[in-house]
Amino acid sequence: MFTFCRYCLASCGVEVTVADNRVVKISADKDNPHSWRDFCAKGRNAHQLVSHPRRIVAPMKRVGDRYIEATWDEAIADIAARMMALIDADGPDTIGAYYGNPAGFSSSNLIFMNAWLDGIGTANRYAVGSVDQNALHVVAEAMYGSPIMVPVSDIDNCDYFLLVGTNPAVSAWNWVETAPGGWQRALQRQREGATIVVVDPLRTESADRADTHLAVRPGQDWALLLAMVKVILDDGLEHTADCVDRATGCEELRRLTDTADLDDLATRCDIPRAEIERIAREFATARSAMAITRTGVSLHITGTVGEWLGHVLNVITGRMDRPGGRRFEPGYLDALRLAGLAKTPDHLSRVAGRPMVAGAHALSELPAEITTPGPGRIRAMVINAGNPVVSGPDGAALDEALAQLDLLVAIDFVQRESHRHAHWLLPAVHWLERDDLLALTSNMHDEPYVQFGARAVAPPPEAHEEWRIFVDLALAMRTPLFGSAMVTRFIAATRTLARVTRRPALAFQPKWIDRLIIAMSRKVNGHKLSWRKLQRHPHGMVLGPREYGRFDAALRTSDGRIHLAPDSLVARARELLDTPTPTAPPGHPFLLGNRRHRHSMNSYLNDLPGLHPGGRRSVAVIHPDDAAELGIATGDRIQVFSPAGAVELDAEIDDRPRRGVVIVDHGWGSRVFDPAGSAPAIVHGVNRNLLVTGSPVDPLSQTPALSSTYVGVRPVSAVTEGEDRREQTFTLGSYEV
Ligand SMILES: Nc1nc2c(c(=O)[nH]1)N[C@H]1C(S)=C(S)[C@@H](COP(=O)(O)OP(=O)(O)OC[C@H]3O[C@@H](n4cnc5c(=O)[nH]c(N)nc54)[C@H](O)[C@@H]3O)O[C@H]1N2
Ligand SMILES: Nc1nc2c(c(=O)[nH]1)N[C@H]1C(S)=C(S)[C@@H](COP(=O)(O)OP(=O)(O)OC[C@H]3O[C@@H](n4cnc5c(=O)[nH]c(N)nc54)[C@H](O)[C@@H]3O)O[C@H]1N2
Ligand code: SF4
Ligand SMILES: [Mo]
Repeated sequence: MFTFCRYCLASCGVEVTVADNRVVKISADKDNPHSWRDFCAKGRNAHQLVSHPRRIVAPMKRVGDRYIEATWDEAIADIAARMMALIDADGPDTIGAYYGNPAGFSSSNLIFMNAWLDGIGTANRYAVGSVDQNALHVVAEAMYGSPIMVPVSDIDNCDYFLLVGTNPAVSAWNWVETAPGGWQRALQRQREGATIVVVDPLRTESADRADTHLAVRPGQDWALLLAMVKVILDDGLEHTADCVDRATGCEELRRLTDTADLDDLATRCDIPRAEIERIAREFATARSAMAITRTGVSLHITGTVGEWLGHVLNVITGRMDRPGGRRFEPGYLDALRLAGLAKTPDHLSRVAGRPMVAGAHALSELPAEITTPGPGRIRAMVINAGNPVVSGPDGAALDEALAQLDLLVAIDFVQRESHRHAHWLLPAVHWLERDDLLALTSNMHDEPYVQFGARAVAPPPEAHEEWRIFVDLALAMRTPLFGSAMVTRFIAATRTLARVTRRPALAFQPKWIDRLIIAMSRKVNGHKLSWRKLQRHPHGMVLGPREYGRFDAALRTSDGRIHLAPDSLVARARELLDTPTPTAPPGHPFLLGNRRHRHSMNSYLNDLPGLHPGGRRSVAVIHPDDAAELGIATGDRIQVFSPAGAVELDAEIDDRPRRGVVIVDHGWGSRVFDPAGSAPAIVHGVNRNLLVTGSPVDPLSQTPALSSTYVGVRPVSAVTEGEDRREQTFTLGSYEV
């Protein structure tokens, strides 16, 4: 059977061979017209998570230090009763929820989680965005009027690629867009004469293939990009018509660049001024070009300004909505309009007093929201498809806070680090076991495309999709789903009808929504979709050629124009210009860099047997000159420490990182427990985010300095016994916001 992989947005088409409801083999679906070209070992081994020896296959309830299997009736009744008692005593905000990255790859999970949370009326919502793509949402809202107006890459027509803070050779061309085989296609363009510039403090696999690699100082992309904008405006290389007719704010932008000094900016990002001038002029004068900014830009407290200036570069050089630049893909569903209907609540967080970004509060605020007494304190929490102790800052503080909850419910396949203190472990359904129509991402594909993600095998009998868990809880708690008691009553009525008539198909299923979406979908290039057509095309359908000229009509700003210089971004840029470049605090001379592996998916595939043949561990990569000063050699056991924590791991001496940057891989060090038995936890590598403090954060995206935390490094032999790492506190000085 044919479906597509839902681990990452590359969305590779896969062929799944099944026998007796077991996956025998997963290979690339070469007949998928859009999306098989990034197919990797994570997809090939996806069934290993399905048959994980520690998979939770029934609800598990904590009893003392152990877990025992329970029925769903018991689980739902107990969770609902405890939550209702908490809400009665302290109000709706006593219930909190966090969702992680995989929740977005299900067509029903987040809709029903939010419907349930809306019904409860809690504002205590936390999401992966503050440690991932919030900067993009903030910028898209400010410039284009919608947080999900995301321009896609027109790779096959591009002559000049400026890739900032991304390593597509490893991560696939992959951040809130689906451009399958994007990196291979960029390399093909390079063979045809295109130029690739990679900006990264690390000489990555992508940088190895680039025409130019700029080893920027971490967290200082904003200075590099502002300098490029300045060169372009000063030299009069801007696309006049686009700056004047399609956009507002060019004059404000010019006033900002007038106050900036090129030599100062060059010093900040540590890239020679002449090199910046060369790249800026090449970018502006290339026949076609695109700037891409990704997690290497966003995971810093300067990230939103960096992200913004990447978009500014595209707009002022006329790259928006033109061949080889960044397009707007209308898709078959008007997701922007739908998203516009669901307004982010106007809520300030209780402890830090910050607004929500893209519908959620920042992960860094979660520990204090759980531990600080007073009305609105979180006492019960659901962790839905996430591992925030590993993926977010200061995991130790979050772990301690989670331990204090009256109720922690985890919905996942196995019990990982963040689920350590769970009172209930609820078994989830894997994408190989689930149907999905990812209609809300239809305008993130780099060509008009639709595919129904059919399930390959049936889930274990007691595993439930998340939507069903949230609906069951809503029914038990009498929660008005989507804020409407009618909806809850309707769903209850369909279930009664199904039971009475013994026709399970009469009970509400999210597929009804999918069918409605297809029925209401808009024509793409003259194609009108139908459910039957969709089912008859298991490899997916490309719905005609890429269109240009759809960007301006899609804009949701009040005046229908692109806002080049939103006040909040200009103000933050001025603040950064007025702040001296941060310098290392005493004893912590290194910046903690970041890396992903082709065979890891954030924190959750590292323990699977088919992956990581070369070794299942994380290392600290140190530049030879730094290592020589420290007296450290490859294979030495070292400690990397910060005021937040310390980790021990092996050193690897390599000249890939720039001097002063120590790379520790993201996503390792998450334990997989054995809730059904008493076997020791499985763990590989260390959690580098234990070194990252939850503050300061970027005031706009609320993202902490995940990739620019100051750390110290020493041989383990130099660590004094009994030393208290928490004594090494310092203020972050000019980094404080
Ligand atoms: N230092 C540093 N930190 C980072 C990053 C970085 O580059 N460096 N990257 C950031 C980014 S980009 C991201 S996206 C985040 C990821 O942050 P998270 O999403 O919080 O963490 P993941 O490691 O993706 O964990 C996902 C969990 O969901 C489970 N899961 C998978 N599929 C399903 C499903 O269908 N249903 C349910 N219920 N569970 C499922 C997995 O078993 C796993 O336990 O980490 C961020 N943190
Ligand atoms: N194999 C694999 N693929 C994945 C994932 C995975 O975990 N594994 N995760 C998926 C997810 S959730 C996401 S969000 C995407 C992310 O996709 P990308 O954003 O491309 O992620 P990375 O590969 O981590 O590349 C980020 C790069 O930024 C660099 N960097 C760090 N700090 C800075 C800085 O200050 N400036 C600049 N210019 N660069 C910097 C890092 O060295 C790194 O090479 O990948 C997706 N694809
Ligand atoms: S994990 Fe691998 S196979 Fe799956 S979508 Fe991403 S790149 Fe494709
Ligand atoms: Mo991500």
